[in-house]
Amino acid sequence: MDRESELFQCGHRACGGCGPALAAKLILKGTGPNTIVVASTGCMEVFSTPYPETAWGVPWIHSLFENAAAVASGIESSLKKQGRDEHVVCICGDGATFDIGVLCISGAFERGHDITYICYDNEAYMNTGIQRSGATPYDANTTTSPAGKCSTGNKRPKKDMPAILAAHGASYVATASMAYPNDLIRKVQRAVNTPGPNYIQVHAPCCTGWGFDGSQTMKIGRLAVETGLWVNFEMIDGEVEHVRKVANRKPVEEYLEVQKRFRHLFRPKKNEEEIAKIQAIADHNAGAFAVDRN
Ligand SMILES: Cc1ncc(C[n+]2csc(CCOP(=O)(O)OP(=O)(O)O)c2C)c(N)n1
Ligand code: SF4
Repeated sequence: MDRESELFQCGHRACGGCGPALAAKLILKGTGPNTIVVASTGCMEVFSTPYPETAWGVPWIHSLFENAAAVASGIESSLKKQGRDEHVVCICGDGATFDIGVLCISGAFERGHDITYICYDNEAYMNTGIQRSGATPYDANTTTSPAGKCSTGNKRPKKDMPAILAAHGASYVATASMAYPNDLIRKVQRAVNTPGPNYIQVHAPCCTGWGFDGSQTMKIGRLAVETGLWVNFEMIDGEVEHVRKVANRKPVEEYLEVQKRFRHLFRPKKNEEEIAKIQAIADHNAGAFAVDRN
């Protein structure tokens, strides 16, 4: 595809090296042009649609922070009534998905609307200044889980949204990363061509909120997978399949030490105890999803 025919155009206002911006480009390669995008308020909406400009080459509709899945439900019902076949795709941040929008998502999935819901997971509320969400990883420093004398950052584990939506009976649930573009595109193609409500959660590093240079986005995305802190998998009718295997998993330190949100684990002195807890999360993931390639 040449630059002109990209469905998500360059020239938007994201930070250089923004993981969600790359995710948007890849997602639309997977959906194709016969698509209506429903967005919630968040970074992606703000950087891609400053009136009167838009980066979206497909029909795109704003919804409130909390109700993208309800708006998508209405669009899907109307299209069905009209005998039309556009893919209806929500693209929303983790705050919108894990926290404030979960009620509407649950309703849409329970009613069985033919929609694909994609969460770009940058692991905090970035648009409003890096507040923690239910997707923020353990020990990450955010403005509402500040690391300091009394705390080592976010104390809650990441909410398991794929399992929650699989439990709603979704036929297709997947995790992906913008650092593995072909895998992401293939999963989006599969989701939009699977009837009923489907969910994809895309790991999308945020250089500004996580504190790394924008040239390192792909590297950080890959390190998350290579350490086992992020697992790419598919769930078909609730059963985990097609896990991306990792040969010689890297220690989590390699992922943590290159991000300012974890800097407090290394300075003024290394916090071995907390790093060991994060290593245990990666080891648990590796065991639960059989990640290690022997
Ligand atoms: C009901 C409501 N509460 C709060 C806000 C303010 N708000 C706008 S975007 C946002 C954060 C979005 O976070 P997320 O969904 O993770 O997307 P990101 O900005 O990280 O891309 C918040 C809190 C709002 N628009 N509406
Ligand atoms: S703050 Fe993060 S998510 Fe928002 S535009 Fe910048 S890099 Fe992208």
